[in-house]
Amino acid sequence: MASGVLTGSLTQQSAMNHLRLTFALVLAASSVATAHGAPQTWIAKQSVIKANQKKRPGFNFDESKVPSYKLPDPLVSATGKAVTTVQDWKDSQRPAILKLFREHVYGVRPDAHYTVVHKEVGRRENAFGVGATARQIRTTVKSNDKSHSFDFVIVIPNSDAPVPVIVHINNRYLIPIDKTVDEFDPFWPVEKMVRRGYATAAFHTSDVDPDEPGRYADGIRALLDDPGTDQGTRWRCLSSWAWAASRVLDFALEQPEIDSSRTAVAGNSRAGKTALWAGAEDERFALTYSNESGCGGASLSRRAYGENVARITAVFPHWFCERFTSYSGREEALPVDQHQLISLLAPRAVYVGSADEDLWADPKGEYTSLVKAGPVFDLFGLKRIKQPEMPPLNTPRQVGSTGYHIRTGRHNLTEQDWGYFLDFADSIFK
Ligand code: GTR
Repeated sequence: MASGVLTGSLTQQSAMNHLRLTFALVLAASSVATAHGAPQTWIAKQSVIKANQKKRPGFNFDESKVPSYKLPDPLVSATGKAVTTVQDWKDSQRPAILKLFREHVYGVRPDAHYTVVHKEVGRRENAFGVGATARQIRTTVKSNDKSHSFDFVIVIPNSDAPVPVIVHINNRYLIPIDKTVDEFDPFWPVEKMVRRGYATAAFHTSDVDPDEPGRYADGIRALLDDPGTDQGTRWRCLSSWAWAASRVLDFALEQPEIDSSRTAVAGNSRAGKTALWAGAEDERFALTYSNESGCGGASLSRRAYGENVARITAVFPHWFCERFTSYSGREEALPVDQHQLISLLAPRAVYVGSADEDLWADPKGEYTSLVKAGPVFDLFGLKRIKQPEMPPLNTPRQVGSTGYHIRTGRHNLTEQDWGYFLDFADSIFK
């Protein structure tokens, strides 16, 4: 403000005016900062920080103790060359980053020969009073005379025109067809999606590959793995679940009612990590939604805030490739960080959700990762979130191909999260 200039030529009257003006400006500024008492950017509450510190001693929840770090630039090649064209990105940089994630984080998918058969095992017509059709499908994967099956439920609204589809990777349970139609579940609010014109399909991760370290023999990996390949880089659960999301998508795309250009993959927490990897591996997904995916998902590993590589690989040794464990306590040595995973989704759309009590998943790391993926969206000439400050609570931010929200409450996937996501999906698909 030019107050110094004003003060030099003040009469008494104008001094009063100046005082009034200054007072009004101060008031205006403070009302911008605290409109309705709400801050303009989210920061973790002290009480929540304390509660997290108490629950998980030995982990960092203090922003001032985040190590200083340097993120790999998604637009600089391994040899230090700047990537300046979409062609360069598609031909060399994207494949190179994808390879690093395969070999250091999620593992390499086996090159097995297999066949897939989808069989309808349940059907309900006229669901939700909008003429939606729900079907339970059994997917059987065969390889070398052995097979593994998992079920999913798909619900398609009645419509004159092809509809978009959301594949939900459900890390909690399979909701069988009757329950899907007759009971509301906020974790997968089918009726809400169907009424908004979306088809949706969901499977349970453990049906594909059991979510337990000792159950390798019972899952899809045992069926498809080649024992001759490198143990250190072999795929594990997260990658196998992402692979299954693609098999569900295969089926969805065979249905004439589904619009193949409007497809999304979504998941919460471990399934949010999986959704990001599914979107990276399978470019048929036009939109990826990762909710509270945290460490090994949307949040930056180098921040080591909340859950870190040492902890996640010790407690869930069956999720990431074995090599990822070697970065325990030395995140800065990783050849990639998670913003580059998000950058692999460009030029498609991506949505990230956080919760304010879920510091374990590092909301700030999730948001920053989305912003730092941005230069790749810029390369494609796309609009995207650039602001370094997070939005306030319960105030979704949507800019072009990227969207983000942080809502009040605990680690969970709620109807509120889905509502925000569907608003973003509408902006992308409609
Ligand atoms: C947490 C875990 C996270 C997250 C989550 C979940 O306890 O530390 O990485 O994946 O569980 O999947 O529910």
